[in-house]
Amino acid sequence: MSSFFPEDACSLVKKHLSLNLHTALEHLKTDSGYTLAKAIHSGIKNPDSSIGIYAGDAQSYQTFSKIFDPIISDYHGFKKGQKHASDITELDLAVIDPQKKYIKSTRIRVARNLKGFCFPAHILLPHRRELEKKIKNALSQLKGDLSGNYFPFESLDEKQFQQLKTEPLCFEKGDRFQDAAGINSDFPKCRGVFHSFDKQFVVWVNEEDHLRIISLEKTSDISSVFNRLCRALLALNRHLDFAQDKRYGYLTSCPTNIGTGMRAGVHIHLEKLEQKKELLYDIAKGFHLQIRGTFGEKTKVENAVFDISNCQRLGISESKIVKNLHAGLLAIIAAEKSL
Ligand code: CIR
Repeated sequence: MSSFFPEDACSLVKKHLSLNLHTALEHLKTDSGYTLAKAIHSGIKNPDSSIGIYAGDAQSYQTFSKIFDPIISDYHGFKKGQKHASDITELDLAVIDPQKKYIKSTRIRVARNLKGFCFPAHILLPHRRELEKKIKNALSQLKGDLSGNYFPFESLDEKQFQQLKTEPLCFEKGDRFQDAAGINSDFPKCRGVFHSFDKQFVVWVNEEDHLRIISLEKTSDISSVFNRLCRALLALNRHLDFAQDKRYGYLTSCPTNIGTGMRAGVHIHLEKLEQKKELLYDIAKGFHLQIRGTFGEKTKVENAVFDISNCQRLGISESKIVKNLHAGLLAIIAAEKSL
């Protein structure tokens, strides 16, 4: 697709969208009017995209399956005939590092979108408003340790905004990839953050997906973090119907997040392994874990604090992701201790 994508682009959409396929898909539209041109706009505008395509609604995955399917199979290693299955059964895993010598914090998030609404790249302001109202109502019914307050960005003053940012409970306007996809439209309208009173449960509203549901603790108690998330998902599901596909599980704006929509990870201090990065990367790979910089993707590792999280999101259950992370962290800490 060299005529559409910049020559230096090496995204998966460029790799899989042949001229013939483009011709076959360019006149199609989902019921809400999402087109191939809109879906690949981010990949065209940003030559350094790794994926380069966003879904504008749940139907995008069917209407444009001829381009989404090969990208999903390439990125997730998802085989023909394979089916995704969810499992959010609570776990009872031993606390890995009770002295907090290595693990500073644990965070698990899932992405969710609501059935019947366009995804953030394609939603119109009145629908985004309706969605915010619906989500706010569901959040207001959470009980016990999950209960808290919703902070709409439109009504926050600079001081309140800065306070949320320092925690870090907040999100900002999306990056240039999301911007080109249309995800930032009307920002900061209808966006906001909910957090529980103890700040261990957070929900981002109308970011890259309708909901980013997050459980976090400044401990290594992965079960506690996961179980809080499981309870929250069950409670929210009583009021909200999430967009799902029989084969692909939960559907998200970016095809990298479909399936569980889950990223489960820790911030971990590894002074010795920082000097032996190949060993760290080897162990992580064996447990399907990825290593990022201290403050996430495309950031540097500062003071030997690594961000380690799952690579797999599709074709694996939520509880299996958490068990893999637990086993991988035990192995990484054992290696750190042995050096
Ligand atoms: C890209 O193609 O590089 C961007 N659209 C981001 C892909 C990773 N997905 C994500 O952060 N949700």
